[in-house]
Amino acid sequence: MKPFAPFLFFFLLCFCVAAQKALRPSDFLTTGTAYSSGNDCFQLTAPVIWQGGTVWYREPIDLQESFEMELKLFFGCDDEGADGMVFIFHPRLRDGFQGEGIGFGGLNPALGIEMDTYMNPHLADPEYDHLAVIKNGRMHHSLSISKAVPLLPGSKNIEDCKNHRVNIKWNPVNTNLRISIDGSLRLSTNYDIIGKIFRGNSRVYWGISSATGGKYNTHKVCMEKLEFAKSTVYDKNTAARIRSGEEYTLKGVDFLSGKTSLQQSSYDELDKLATLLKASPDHHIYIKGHTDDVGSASANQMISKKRADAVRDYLIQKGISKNRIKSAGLGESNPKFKNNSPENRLKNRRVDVMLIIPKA
Ligand SMILES: [Ca+2]
Ligand SMILES: [Ca+2]
Repeated sequence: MKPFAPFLFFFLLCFCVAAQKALRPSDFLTTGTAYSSGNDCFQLTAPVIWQGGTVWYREPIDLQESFEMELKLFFGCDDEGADGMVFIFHPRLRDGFQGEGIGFGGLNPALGIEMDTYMNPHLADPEYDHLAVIKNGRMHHSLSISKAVPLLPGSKNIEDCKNHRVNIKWNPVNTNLRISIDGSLRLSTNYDIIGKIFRGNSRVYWGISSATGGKYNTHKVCMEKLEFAKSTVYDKNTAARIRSGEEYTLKGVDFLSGKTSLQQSSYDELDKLATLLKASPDHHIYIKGHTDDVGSASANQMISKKRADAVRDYLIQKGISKNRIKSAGLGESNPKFKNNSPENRLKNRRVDVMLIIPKA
């Protein structure tokens, strides 16, 4: 296991709220033939016929949050061996099956990242060692979410007696799942995993399964890295509202009376906005600053423009191109509430945003 301190530093630097746990073997549940082999590594199968083992992380994760995982996988030393491994999301911790189902066959509802090393013609397996995103325990490639692609460039054999670094990234904002192997992007697919597979239930377990059949190999996995980025995305409804071009008041982006600088408590909301903009590269953003009715109208107009600019500058600093951002100050002309109490005045000192898709 790599130390998590550098990641903590990175997350503090970018003002995200990150959850990192140092992983221990006791955080995992092994089933079937799987067992902990020390140093955050697990053997899933021995090179013996009819083995089946899965290692599960005991805590459920929330697919509404982004995450990144890195695993070191060992597929054995026999090019003619079987059957490979599957990375799984499933609402329960449970045992898998042996053979060509690779511990995933029959698991429903479930999402699988299949890393298959044995060609089963009746499942429409390609002849090379392949990668595919599959669902609900269905192994036939006509039912896959993504087309099968070679695990390694040039369709090279992955049962090569070496460790391979598999990186899995999930971005719930644009529902993108990306899989890289040994630093090369092998597959990227957009799929509403929460809605289409888990019927809105975003809390699932993750695990890695393997199996052998009449043919076999040693299958091993080491947990290298697991990062959750909490609270960096809007919930789906908010994101949909903003994307539809509706005007939206940024929550928690408040200003002290007469002041124009951002407060630290606003960063979380603005980070979510930056994440959404990165996931929606065709959208431009229109930022409007507002004030309460304290002070002169002309001073308020200036203050409101500076508030909108503070949000604009923060987004630029987060990597959003300035060409995608327009900011304006509307002063006290557009109160959302009557300026008759301190609470209402605070609510009127606000920044609204609108996302638009520019005409071609
Ligand atoms: Ca092979
Ligand atoms: Ca197969």
